[in-house]
Amino acid sequence: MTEEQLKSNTIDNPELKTNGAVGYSSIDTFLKRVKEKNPGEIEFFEAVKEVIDSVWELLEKHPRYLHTNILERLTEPERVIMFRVPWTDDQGHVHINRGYRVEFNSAIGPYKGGLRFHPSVNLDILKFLAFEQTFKNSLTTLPIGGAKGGADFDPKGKSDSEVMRFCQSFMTELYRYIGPETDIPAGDIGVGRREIGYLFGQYKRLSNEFNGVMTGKSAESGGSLLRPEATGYGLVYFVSEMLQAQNQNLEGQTITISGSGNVAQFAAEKSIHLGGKVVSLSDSDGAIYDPEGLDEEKLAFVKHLKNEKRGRIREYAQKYDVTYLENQTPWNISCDIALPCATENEIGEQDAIALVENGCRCVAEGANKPCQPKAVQVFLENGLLFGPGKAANAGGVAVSQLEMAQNSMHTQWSRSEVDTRLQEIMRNIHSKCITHGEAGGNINYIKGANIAGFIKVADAMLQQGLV
Ligand code: NDP
Ligand code: 2IT
Repeated sequence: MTEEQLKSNTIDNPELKTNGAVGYSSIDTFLKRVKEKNPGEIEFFEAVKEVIDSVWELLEKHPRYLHTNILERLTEPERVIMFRVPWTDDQGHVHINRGYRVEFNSAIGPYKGGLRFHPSVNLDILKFLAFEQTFKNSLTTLPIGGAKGGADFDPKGKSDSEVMRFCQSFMTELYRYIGPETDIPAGDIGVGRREIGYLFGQYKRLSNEFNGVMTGKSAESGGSLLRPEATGYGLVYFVSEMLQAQNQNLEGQTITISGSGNVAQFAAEKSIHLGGKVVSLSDSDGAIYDPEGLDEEKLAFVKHLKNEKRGRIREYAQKYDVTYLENQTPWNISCDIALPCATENEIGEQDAIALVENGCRCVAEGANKPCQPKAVQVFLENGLLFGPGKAANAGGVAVSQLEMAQNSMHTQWSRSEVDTRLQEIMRNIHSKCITHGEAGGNINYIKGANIAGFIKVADAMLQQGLV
């Protein structure tokens, strides 16, 4: 690059002061523009709004971000890939699903984020998740950009061979866009060990390479030890940090958890290890309430039920003779700590009020944005400790990056080595939230997480010029 070209790429070049940037003299004008550009994308808009609300004050203090129109650049995905996924069921019938990969931001590293297989998957949901992932990945301090993908395919009720054919067809299109230094998918809702195995197998066959293109692989196929546990364990490590900052700990605390998949299972496991009493789990049909609390044996039953038998959580209530709350969530159960670990928007304003009235003092998001904005407002107004997903559930993607590192070095670390690193990462994320979120003796973890995540990505974007 010539001296002149370099100069034209710097933040001081007045030509980079676009009309748009000058126009964003308030949050409202900017958000109006986001809404107009992304019609009907409610989840994406809410995710953008939360980040912009948190960082606006910082932008006003550092006009270089505004003058270079960093907000508009940050809210536009670098690339969106959308493709047809044809497959046949066991009866030979042809089905067509829609596949996606949203490669949102690569300023601080290759695109990284999970794949979700669920009938509710659409572009809005994936843009919201990929946008969130960009800041979450930044917070981990590791060099990974943000992405998300998936399909509106429902693995529920499908045979293993149907799931395999779907995964093979999905990867036959996706493989040309990903790579161990380009874009590294992993699991999310509906994509677990089985699906990752089939996806990785097809990638390997097409590319003729065994590499770290996917994370969440089983240990035999090159996966990191502790990756299955990482999101749930990391969540509980984060909660322990939040409690420790208030001179409290998990011992003897009553904990409600929603979901019964990957994140919920290991959040429950670590909570039990640290002396907490986990009294609920759920799935999309209902919740169980076990006032005695789960123990190792009951948790082993849940893991077998969900991961091998692929059954429903109501079977737990039948086996252990406890209450089954059909078509309900666990948010009316009295607790000290609530860990939503199922899906977005699962805690509304009324649920939040019920939690507060029943004595809950801490909510931390294992899922991505399970708490609606009005619910979050209720928590903050009532002085609850609130850990937002992009900080609290970052342990999963962090250990994914440790898997990438191990794959590129052709090695495998021990479980305790990975666990030590995970604990340190969660501690660091917590301190960053405090550094940027402390206000008048209270800690606003949302603000802290958003500002810390934003600064690294925005600065890297400025350094790399207008690309
Ligand atoms: P799983 O597919 O393993 O489990 C999902 C659980 O949530 C199941 O119990 C499922 O019930 C329930 N669920 C899903 N959709 C709904 C819905 N619409 N209404 C009610 N319940 C629902 O997924 P994960 O545990 O991996 O993911 C859970 C959450 O954690 C998601 O928000 C995901 O984005 C987030 N996350 C996951 C990470 C990971 O490493 N896996 C990392 C960080 C965040 P059912 O079986 O009935 O569908
Ligand atoms: O939401 C998330 O952080 C994940 N689903 C994990 C992503 C990853 O790349 O491990």
